[in-house]
Amino acid sequence: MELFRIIDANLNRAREGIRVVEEISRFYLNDHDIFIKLKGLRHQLIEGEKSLGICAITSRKSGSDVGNKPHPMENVRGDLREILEANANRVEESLRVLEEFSKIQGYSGELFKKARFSMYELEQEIFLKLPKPLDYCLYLATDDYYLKQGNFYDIVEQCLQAGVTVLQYRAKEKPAREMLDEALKLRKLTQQYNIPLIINDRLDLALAVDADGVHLGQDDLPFDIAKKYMGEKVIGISASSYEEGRAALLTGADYIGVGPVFETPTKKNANPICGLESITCLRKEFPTAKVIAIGGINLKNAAGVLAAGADGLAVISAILGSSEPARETAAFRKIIGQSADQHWENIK
Ligand code: 3NM
Repeated sequence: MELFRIIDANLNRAREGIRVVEEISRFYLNDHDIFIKLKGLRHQLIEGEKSLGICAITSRKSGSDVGNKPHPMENVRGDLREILEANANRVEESLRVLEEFSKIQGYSGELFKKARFSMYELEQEIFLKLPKPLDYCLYLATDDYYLKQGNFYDIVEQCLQAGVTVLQYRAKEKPAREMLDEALKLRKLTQQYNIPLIINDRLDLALAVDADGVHLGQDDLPFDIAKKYMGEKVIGISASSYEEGRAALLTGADYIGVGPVFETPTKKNANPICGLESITCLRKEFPTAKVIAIGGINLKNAAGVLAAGADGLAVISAILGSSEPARETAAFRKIIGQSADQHWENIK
């Protein structure tokens, strides 16, 4: 009877996992072929159960299962790729269990083995079709002052090589034509290094240079209008408080830039300092939202900003104003790496 309980639990686990993956292929990817293959896999499970000649459900005792407490990480899913990975793993593991234990029942387990290999392939096929999530950990923004420097593009290139993960073109005081030229140069560079380019404030410019996203301030065009033109591309919104951050996330922003968290030497008309508390509150309320801190971030305070709950550091002067921007970039990445290690230690 305990054998049937194992089989029942794993048939359920596999079925549920396939169904989750099926929904991604059906409603997100609109991929009929993959959807049909997954549906077929679910039907194979029914065949597998029949081959065992048992009715597994009669041995179910879910209430007294000693392992029915979910792992804390089950409540955290950052994006579709994570949902896919978690559920495909669940299916593959269950199929392996079914294969092994059905041997005791005198059945070869061949059907479950074949299903497991089909799942490996489908997982990869779907994974490659899902958009790659952006890594916001080190978000470098530009500024008019630094754009004027003769070797500006060389410096940016060195920073991209050294570990910047997102570049934002931000210029305030110049004609659109000049901005277009500058943004196009950065588009070329970011494409070369496969780094996403986000355009600050200007939806028209973001579209004109085929940027990966646009970043909107509270007084810029509203999210809904930007969404109409940007489609699946990234839309970030500035927030200077917990309330603005919350509203932006609920509107659908892909990420929020919260700041200034500290005094900033760069932005002349910056809002009052909002500190790290708003970031911690937003992190608590939206565990998977992308919350990026901005304003006065440097190597000394970076670890504290990350510990407060930020996913990424948006930086201007600490990198572009440094005498060695690439070294500064690498030093930021080192701190980010250490903070990530600490975060996983804390979860364990
Ligand atoms: N936005 P630095 S603070 C562009 O609070 C910008 O929304 C801010 O530059 C905001 O890293 C800021 O040199 C300037 O302080 C960030």
